[in-house]
Amino acid sequence: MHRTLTALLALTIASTGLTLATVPAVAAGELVKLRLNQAIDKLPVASETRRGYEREKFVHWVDGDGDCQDTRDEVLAAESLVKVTGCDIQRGKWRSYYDGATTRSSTGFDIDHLVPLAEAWDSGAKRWNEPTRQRFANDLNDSRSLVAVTASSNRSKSDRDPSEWMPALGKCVYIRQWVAVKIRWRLKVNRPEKQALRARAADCANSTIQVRRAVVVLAPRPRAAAAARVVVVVAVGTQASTRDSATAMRQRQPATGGTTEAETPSTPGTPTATATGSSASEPRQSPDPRSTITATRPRR
Ligand SMILES: [Ca+2]
Ligand SMILES: [Ca+2]
Repeated sequence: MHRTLTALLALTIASTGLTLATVPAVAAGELVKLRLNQAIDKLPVASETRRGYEREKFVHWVDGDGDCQDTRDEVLAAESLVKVTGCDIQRGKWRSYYDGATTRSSTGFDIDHLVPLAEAWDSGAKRWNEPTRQRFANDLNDSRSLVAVTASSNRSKSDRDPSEWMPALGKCVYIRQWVAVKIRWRLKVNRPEKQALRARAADCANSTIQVRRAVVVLAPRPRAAAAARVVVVVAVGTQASTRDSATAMRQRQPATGGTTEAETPSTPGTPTATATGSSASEPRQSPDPRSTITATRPRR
């Protein structure tokens, strides 16, 4: 439904000369409450591609509130088991729930993006505008988005999802946090990821996840808008001059000579491609789970 509305919106925008940048992609702030298994079932499935990813596209460790602590220091301060002070947090007490290690020096700890930047890119962030990517990379509004863990466990994890990597400890916490962050940022999952989440969740309590959705704004898509304009032109029967519209016109008009074979969409007798693979066989995500979540994270 959301995609259908988005497509209709794109057509409208194309015909009126506006750009998608002027239109918020989704409403913000819905509070989502779902039991773990239901939340996993509702995660939309899509194949993933890393094309175009650069870590620099996610500006991170900013000092969003100008209090001298950047995002890393903010998380260290929030998760320290003892009181800490200063701008550059070096001393405190932290426990890495991935492996149980504790430390009083922050130098051996990383702040992990629970859903890694690259995995987020693969699963939806590639369509976001830059401010949205920055807010994701510095998300202090949900304690599940960023966690202080040992650098060794963070680097072992790298950019992998739960089908590829799980922490040694805290597996159920990790699964719940992963699902919450995916919902919060309206990210999708690929098929192996959903299967892994279901399998892991079978060993966990099916308790309620509550999370508030973040504001997600998509980047303008000029090529999509241009394609939509072509569709509009064809629909009203205007002389088409682009390649796409010419192709559409060929399907409506008899060939007047010259080569036509290349224009034939399929060879007679050739079986029509059978829908296979993830997108065809995956269950459609109906009333999508983009319904709610605000995770007010009680920081420790
Ligand atoms: Ca700050
Ligand atoms: Ca994935």
